[in-house]
Amino acid sequence: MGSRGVRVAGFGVEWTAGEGLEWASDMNVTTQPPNHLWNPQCETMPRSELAALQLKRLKKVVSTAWNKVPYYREKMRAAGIRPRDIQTLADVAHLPFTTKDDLRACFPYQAFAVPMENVVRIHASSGTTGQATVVGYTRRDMATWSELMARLQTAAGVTRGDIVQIAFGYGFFTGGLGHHYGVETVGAAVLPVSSGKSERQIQIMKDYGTTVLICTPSYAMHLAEWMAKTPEKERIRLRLGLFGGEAWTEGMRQALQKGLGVFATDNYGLSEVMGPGVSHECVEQKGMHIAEDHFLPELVDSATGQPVTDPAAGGELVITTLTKEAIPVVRYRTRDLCHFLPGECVCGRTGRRMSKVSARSDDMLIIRGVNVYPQQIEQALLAIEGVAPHYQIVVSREGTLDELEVLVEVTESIFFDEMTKQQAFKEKIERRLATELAVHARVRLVEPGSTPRSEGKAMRVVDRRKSP
Ligand code: DLL
Repeated sequence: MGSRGVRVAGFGVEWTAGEGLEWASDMNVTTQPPNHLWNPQCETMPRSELAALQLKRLKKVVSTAWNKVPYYREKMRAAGIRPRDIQTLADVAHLPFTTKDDLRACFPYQAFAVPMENVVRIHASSGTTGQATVVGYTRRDMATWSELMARLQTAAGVTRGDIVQIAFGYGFFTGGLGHHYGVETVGAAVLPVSSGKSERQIQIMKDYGTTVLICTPSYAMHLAEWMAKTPEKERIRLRLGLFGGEAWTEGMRQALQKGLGVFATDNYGLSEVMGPGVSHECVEQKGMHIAEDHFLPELVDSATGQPVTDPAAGGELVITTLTKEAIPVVRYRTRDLCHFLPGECVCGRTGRRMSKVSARSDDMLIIRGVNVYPQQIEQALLAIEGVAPHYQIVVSREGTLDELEVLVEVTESIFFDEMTKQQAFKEKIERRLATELAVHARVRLVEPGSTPRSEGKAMRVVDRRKSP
């Protein structure tokens, strides 16, 4: 270990800047950082205490929604339920759901439960189609959000000595500013770079001594490509990658850890209920702890809306906010499919763990009657050596038949291999996909760098059946 660097008091530990940096400069080292908690009292609260707190908060949020937001009162009335009917946590299942369309219909401020003079921040999610959903925050909501982001980042290994490069877009998207406030709360130094200008991102890493990168996993993968090409790699001191905002597989984690030389963790959230900070991995990398003192999670069958009987089997995540003041959200249908992990985590956090999001229910492709999720394709591809972590899925209709084609980038050596070897490799991928998906997918091997790169959330699927 080097002797340079000043001693900085981190949370609960003494951290020597020089030490962390030397360790990070060794690319491909993805050592697990130590486990730290930002708010041990809340994060390790015994489950019985947590349940009592949740019930108290649930009752309050339901009465606020009823009293302050006409939209909720009407919906509850129509469902024949009143705030006083909420006597146990299980009673949440009697409340009506809220969907993205419901929130869209409240554009811009009808879902707000506080007067505008109490709102200090507004974000919006554009979605791919239609009206934006607008979300507001009071000063207290901002304090809660910053606290939850500090928990998330501390759980991922960030300490006060870190230099954190945020390569999420800033603006209405919650990723950039959400993480920004978290870094400041932790007391690390934030580089508010925003997304894009990839070559410059790498230069900044070198010049400013970035130790932590925060962005989407697909943009991180793109940055890994730039990093591979850059001279003076030894100047890069990255050690942690906090990735979220879109679904990614374990295979992608391996590729990112290797490509960037970081220890990579996942974090999840959605603007409708706050932004990032809803759940996050700890250094165990085994599921994302939900901040259950602020969000009440449920799993429902995405087709029927009925609560699932076995949370380990999975379903669609539904969230009720427990402390949001500006916009309380009751039973929000996230459309995100996941399951809850059984048992306790060795990190000591008691917040229930959700698995990685396996898919969004509305991302499901129906190919000749078979349900296919893009994540299944990513999982199958990244298990094959020689396949680069860049691909695109194209769905079309030929006559009356759906056609699924996967454009797969391969390493240079495979791309320039003789035709027979290439053909054998292509068939190997097709066989693997057929086993995984139960439907035939045609594979086209494409040159490295030829599928679209993303600076935010990746658009992996082109569905030509939808065009007129
Ligand atoms: O993506 C909030 C966020 C920003 C989370 C940065 C984490 C990091 P929205 O733009 O409203 O908010 O999109 C929310 O993105 O319903 C999921 O489908 C997806 N999503 C977000 N994080 C993850 C993740 C932000 N870690 C929608 N894994 C959600 C899988 C994710 N999907």
